[in-house]
Amino acid sequence: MECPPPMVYFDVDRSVEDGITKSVGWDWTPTRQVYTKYEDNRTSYHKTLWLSGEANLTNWRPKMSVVKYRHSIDIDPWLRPKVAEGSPVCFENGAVVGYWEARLLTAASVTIDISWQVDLFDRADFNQDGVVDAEDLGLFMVWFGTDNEWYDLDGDGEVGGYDLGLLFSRWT
Ligand SMILES: [Ca+2]
Ligand SMILES: [Ca+2]
Repeated sequence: MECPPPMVYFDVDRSVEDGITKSVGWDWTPTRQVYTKYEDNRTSYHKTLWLSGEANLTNWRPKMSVVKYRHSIDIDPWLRPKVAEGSPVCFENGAVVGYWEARLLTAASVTIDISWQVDLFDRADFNQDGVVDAEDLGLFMVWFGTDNEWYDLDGDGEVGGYDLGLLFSRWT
């Protein structure tokens, strides 16, 4: 799934306590108002990254309009999330991105649950079964010489020898 494009700058206040990051964000413009409050484990994750909280969206346009909210969390460049069908998140440029929107009447407001959770896997664990082994090598060889991004570990646009070296460096 393609991630929706970045949005306007958003003020967020963050604090970290016992490995849990607490965020409060707000954005007031003449056309909309967004207020968010959530917690996540971005500083302490191991195999699972989660976020729990809610967003309040208000439409200040003089007609029915869609109000959008997006956030992103950068993760270890060696990891990649497993994104389930129907999940509100996607993965782009090393970041887990969450995206929501609501169609609202003028001055209408809604509070939505923005919680999600994803399991994280080594990028060389192509079949995402928890280990980097011969099965992943087999998959890799199928795509050798192509431009399949999933197997292009160094991101140079081609599945090649450097990627094979990286795959072995991540062998479980
Ligand atoms: Ca594997
Ligand atoms: Ca490559």
